[in-house]
Amino acid sequence: RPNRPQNQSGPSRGQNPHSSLSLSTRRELYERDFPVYKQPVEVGCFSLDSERRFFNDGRQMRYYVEPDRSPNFDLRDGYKDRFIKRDDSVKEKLDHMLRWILANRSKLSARGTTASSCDLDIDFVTWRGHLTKLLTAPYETREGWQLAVTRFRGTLYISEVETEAARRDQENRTERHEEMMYWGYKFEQYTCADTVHGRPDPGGVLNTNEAFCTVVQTRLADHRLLFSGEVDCRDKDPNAPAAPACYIELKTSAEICTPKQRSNFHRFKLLKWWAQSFLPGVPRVVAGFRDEEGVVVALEIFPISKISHLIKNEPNCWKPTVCMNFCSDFLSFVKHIATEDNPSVVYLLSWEPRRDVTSPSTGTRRTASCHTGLWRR
Ligand code: 0WD
Ligand code: CA
Repeated sequence: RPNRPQNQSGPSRGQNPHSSLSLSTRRELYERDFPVYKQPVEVGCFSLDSERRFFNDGRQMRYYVEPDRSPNFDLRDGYKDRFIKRDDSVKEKLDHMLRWILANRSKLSARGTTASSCDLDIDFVTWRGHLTKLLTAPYETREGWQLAVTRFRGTLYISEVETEAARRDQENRTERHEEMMYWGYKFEQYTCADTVHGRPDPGGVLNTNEAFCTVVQTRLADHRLLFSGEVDCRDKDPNAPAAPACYIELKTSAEICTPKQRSNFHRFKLLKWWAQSFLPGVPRVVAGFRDEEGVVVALEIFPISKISHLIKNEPNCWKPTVCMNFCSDFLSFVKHIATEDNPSVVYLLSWEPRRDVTSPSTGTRRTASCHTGLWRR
């Protein structure tokens, strides 16, 4: 369907009607026709091994094994003695994606002319997780974000910068919270095998350095996107459709016992699950519902295409079209702000819930890349 921009000049404006340097996240501004979102195509994949080394292949791909009886998985098992946690103080920025791009330049259609043969035929390069935050921003009331943008040879590279609040939260995590973060990975270990005919090995060591990532190409309105996202596993059926349609996202969530819990699950959790999987075209989520002690008591499959119907009767609920239109307008806004094509110029875009997206360094002043420590005028 055609994309109908809200006004002629591009992104919808913020509270100050004269400002072109801010962007509102108010939902009402994005309630229009669903924008064009082309079916995402997998253009490649890569793997990170147990020491977080990059490989330009799918060696870390895993296969979903459906549990044969009522699960009763103990998600706390192994937390103390069989867990190697990735060092999350290491900020990897876009590095793995950039490695993938360097190794796969030929797969990315370059523009025809000799003069611009270095150009990627892409407007934006980023992580899927960053786009998820954009999709959910009109409904987010707790966590803001900061995104750094650089224009290089016509392509805009978007990478997250940790906010002060996020850094504080990370430092102040309780032991209970730390352990609960492990539960999601443990669920993967109960349901995934390393080989197509293999069995899951819940007795093994769990190492969160390991990852399999898909790289997809798609288009949102007039924005050509290349992004990568971590994929938990795939359907092991040899007749399953090609990637990304064979991929499965695994999630855990607290079991739902009351109507209030069901409503919150629909309004908050399904929004995040939908946004994350819709972006790369992953068609389903397998959810493990766990009790307070971290025991999975039920499994449920959520087809992504059915989530918007599931939530239709929920009053005051989120809408996919608002998510996608906000993301599209945000990307237009970035194109408008990040104009200087220079790898040492970095534009910072900040957002806090209930505020507009702003670029504190817009106008003529821009932040330069951290390693030079320069401020440019
Ligand atoms: O350094 C950074 N600031 C970030 C690095 C932020 C976000 C991601 N990354 C990198 C890591 O290399 C990671 O391997 O991106 C990869 C995952 O990217 P994504 O798919 O774009 O991220 P997202 O959709 O937010 O998360 C997907 C999964 C998560 O699964 P659940 O079911 O919990 O959503 O990736 C894992 C996690 O299992 N994950 C991460 N793994 C390593 N480092 C990170 C992270 N920072 N964030 C999520
Ligand atoms: Ca997952």
